[in-house]
Amino acid sequence: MTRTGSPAAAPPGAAGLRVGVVAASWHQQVMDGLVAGALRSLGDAGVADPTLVRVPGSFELPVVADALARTHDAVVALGVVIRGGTPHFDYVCRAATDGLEAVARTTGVPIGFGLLTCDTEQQALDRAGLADSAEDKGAEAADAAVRTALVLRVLAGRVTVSETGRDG
Ligand code: DLZ
Repeated sequence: MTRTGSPAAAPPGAAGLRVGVVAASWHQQVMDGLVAGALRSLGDAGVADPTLVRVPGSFELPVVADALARTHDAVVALGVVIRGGTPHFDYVCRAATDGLEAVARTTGVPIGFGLLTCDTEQQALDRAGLADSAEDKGAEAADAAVRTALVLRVLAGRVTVSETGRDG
């Protein structure tokens, strides 16, 4: 299940990465799909024993992503916020998005952004990596975190580009 324009296959060279996954708990069916997709993607990339932790809601993703970033090479943040009848949606989405971006930049650890911000539950289900879904945003977020961690490894001089198996 790939989206038009998304990167192709999982990159090699991720076996030694320590990856943490933080997942919110609202909207269980969607979250089950996002978590499964992220773990599947990490397994396909060769990441061993990712750390999976749950938080109550998406608002709590940044603080725990920050804690994971202290001990991991990459973090995947997963959540879904569905628009309701009040401005609450906007506040939770902004806090989670801005918070995760701040964690990535202050720690230097990539955060895979797997936060769905949807108008309807059906939009979220369509993106959750479930059997009937068109897209798999949990897998995409995990793949992005892994790829970015590998780029940072190269920039830090710990491995060469050829060891990542990619030339760009
Ligand atoms: C309160 C709330 C609401 C209304 N909706 C969602 C949602 O759609 N998705 C989500 O992940 N969390 C939601 N929350 C919970 C907040 O993220 C947060 O957990 C609470 O405000 C407590 O801090």
